[in-house]
This record gives sequence, C-alpha cells and structure tokens, in this order.
Amino acid sequence: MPEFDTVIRGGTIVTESAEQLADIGIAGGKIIAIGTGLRGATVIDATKRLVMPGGVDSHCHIEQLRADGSTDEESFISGSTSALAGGTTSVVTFSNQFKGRPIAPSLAEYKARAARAMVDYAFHQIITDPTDAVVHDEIPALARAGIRSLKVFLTYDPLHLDDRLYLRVLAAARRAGMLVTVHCENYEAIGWMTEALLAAGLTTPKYHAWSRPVMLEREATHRAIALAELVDQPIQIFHVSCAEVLEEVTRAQARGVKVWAETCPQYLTLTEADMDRPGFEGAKFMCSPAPRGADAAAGLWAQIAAGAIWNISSDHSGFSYEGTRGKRLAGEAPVFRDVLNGVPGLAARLPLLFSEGVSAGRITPSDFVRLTAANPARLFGLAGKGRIETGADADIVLWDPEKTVTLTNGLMRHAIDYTPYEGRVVTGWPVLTMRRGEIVMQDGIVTAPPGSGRYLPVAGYDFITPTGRLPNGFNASEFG
Ligand code: DUC
Ligand code: ZN
Ligand code: ZN
Repeated sequence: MPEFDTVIRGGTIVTESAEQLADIGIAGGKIIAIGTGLRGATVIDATKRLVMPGGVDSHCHIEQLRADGSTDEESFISGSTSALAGGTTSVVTFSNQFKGRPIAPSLAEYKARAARAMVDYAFHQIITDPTDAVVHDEIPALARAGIRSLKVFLTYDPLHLDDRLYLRVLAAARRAGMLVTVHCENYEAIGWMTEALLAAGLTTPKYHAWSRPVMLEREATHRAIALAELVDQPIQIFHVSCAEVLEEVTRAQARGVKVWAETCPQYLTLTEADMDRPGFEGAKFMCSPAPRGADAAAGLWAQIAAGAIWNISSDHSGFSYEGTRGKRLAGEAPVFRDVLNGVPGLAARLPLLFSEGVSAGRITPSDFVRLTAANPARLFGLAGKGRIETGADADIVLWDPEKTVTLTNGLMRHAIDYTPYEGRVVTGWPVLTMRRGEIVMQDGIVTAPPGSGRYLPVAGYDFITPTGRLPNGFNASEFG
C-alpha cells in the first residue's frame, strides 16, 4: 500500500540550512514526511537533482492596473506561466492606488484579475495618496483582508510621496501591523538632473542612468530609514542596486533598526553600459534604480555572501520593445524621461541566480534557497511557503545543476517581446515544478490550468513587530 500520494525519491533536498539525500512524501498538497524508503502512488525520480522549495518572488508587477483603465502587458496567465517555467510557485504582486481615488475599487478589480493566476499569490498595496480615509479606514481594512505590506515610491510621477506623506503611511502601517516596502530615489534631484540633461540634448536611454546616480538612491535610502526609525516602523528597501546603498541598511541594522534589503538579478548581471547600445535598444535595459557600473555586481555579491541582502526578487516589470504598449508608449524613440522603467525577469530570476551564484561558487545551494524562497516567505508572512519541511505546502522545484541552457525570449514564456538576458548561458535549470503537490511544469511544459493559483491572505505575524524603541518614548503614530 502506498503511504503517500506522491514521493519524490532519491534527490538531494536543499533547505536554507542543510543538504540531505532523502525522499519526500506528499499527501493532500502538503509535505508529510522526509525520510528514506517512502512509498507513493506516484514516484518522481529525483536522482542527481537538487530538490528545493519553489521560488517565492516577493516583488513582481503582473497585470498591474494603470490609471487610464488599461493594464501592464503581462497577464496573470502569462506571468504565472513564466514563473512556473522558471521554478517560482508563489508571487507577491501590486495592487495600485490612483491619486485622488480610494483603494477599494481598484483592489477589487485587481483581485478579480488575479483569480486567473496559476501561481499562489499575495498582494502589496501601493499607496500614492494617503488621505485621512486611506490611513484611518482603508489601510486597516487591507490588513483585515490579508494584505500586510504597503509599497511607497519616494520618486516617480505621479506616484511619489514627500516625507510627510511617507510618514503618514509609516504610521498607518504601524497601527495596522503591516510592513512598508520603499522605492528609494530622490525625486527632486532626479527631476532637476533630467531637465538639465534634456536641455543639453542628452536624450537617449544611456542618460537614464545619468539622471539618477548612486548618491540619489543612497540619500533616499538613508532618509527612508531615518523616518522609519522615527516611527519605529519596519521597512524593506526594495531593489538595492549596489553596495554603497546597502551600507545605509547595514549601518541601521547595527543600530537595531528593523530594515531589510532586497536586490534583483538585473543589478548582478546588467550594467549602465547596456543602456548605451545603438539607437533605442538601450531601452530594453532601463529600470529604476538604474543598473550601475561594471564593478557594482562584485560589490553586491560580496554583500550577499556576507548576509547583508535579505532576499532576491525579480522586480519583473515587463514592457515590450516593439509595439505601442511598452517601451514605445510615448513614441518611436522617446527621450529617456518618457520611457517606461522596468525589465522582465520572472522566469530568468532563479536560473540567473543559480548560475551566477551557486554554479559560479559565490553562494551555496542553501544560500540560494534562503534568498529566493525562505526569506521572502518569512518577511512577507507567507505561511507554509518557501520551505521543505513537514507541514509545509508541497511547492517544490527539481533542479538539474549540470544543465547548460542559452537563454532566449522563447524560454521566458512571458508576454513581453524580449528578454534583457538573450544569449546568456546559464548552468543549472529547473526541470520540474510542483505546486501544492501537483506537477505544474515538466521539461518546460506548463500544465497548470488558469485559476488554479490560490490567494494567500496574510495574517498578523511577529516577524515585523516594531522594536518598541521610539525617540523620547513618544508614539506619534497613535496621533498622526
Ligand atoms: N522600477 C520600479 O520601481 N518598479 C518597476 C520597474 C522599475 O524599474
Ligand atoms: Zn520600485
Ligand atoms: Zn517594482
């Protein structure tokens, strides 16, 4: 008699702390046992494979709503296909608030769209307009509905918040028991630099990086942390682009501030030189913060090895190169100011990190699991995700650590017409993805039906409890 629905037999199980040659017994979509000689109705041979938790991508823009009623090109179906093809089983995506409008209607529409997903999903709520109604009624209602993370932008028209508005969001998050994630760049300085560059006739994608150099990200990161410290509100700094910015985070951590840093594969693999390709092609590599100089990746890898980066997400934000919905939304070859920022990376995230990290000897397989699955699940309160242990969801990826693949856009399985990683050779590849005990991708073929993903409501969790250390002991968030 089989003991389990499925047994994954004979692979090397990788957790964030250990590697172990063992079988996994799965029933009812959960991991029930880890041991040897397990018997299952279905047996998956994992000989010579690494058996790792399905990836948790805690920062990806999928089918994000735009103010004019349209959406980003990546749908929940294409985005899920791309994620599963790349070994990712859970995502956190972005519900948007539009200035002058309440949150509830756009969140309801976004939830309806997300119901077609094939990955499991939670939401961050972007806050662009923290009115009294938003901070006192809508944000607490979000927490009750299972949304426990807010995203704010310190730059970008029309999203950015000034310091006082940012403080209002921090205070509301503290009252509601939420995490705040922050896009850190200095709005005013970028605006001023952009005007100067355009006035000088410097308009091509290369100058995107010139308009927002490292010190503007570093300054905003410092400010974001200082204000979070004023309120005693835990935050995550999103998409840290280089080690100089990370220093602001590690100095604050040494003071006991609850702040975590995320980086993304684009900052480990692309550089500002990519935006200097002929014609408009540099637009394919434009994201914010901008990819930095040639030595930035080495600095980040050293910090990753030292444990200073909490997790690595894709910041998947796909805009096609051709056509009129993506990079050319504002014209055939618009000035850099008018090009949509973002690069697609849902499917490429794990293979790039495995190859550049594990295969290149910079991190261990356990580090890889911690950065791409366990830590994001822990930080965003995704219960049962990102871990191979009894009781956890059976979200599992079988990895062939030897397989060499040349990345092409076709392999990315997204709706975007290019990948910034075209032609890059990686070593290590996901060959089977299981989501809650079901095989949803095998050898590149994605079989999950639309709508089979589940919403992951997040309950209150201790990891993001404030420290209790307030300047002068005065809790301004109770009054502001
Ligand atoms: N920067 C963001 O902050 N989000 C989406 C893409 C980008 O480049
Ligand atoms: Zn951002
Ligand atoms: Zn983003």
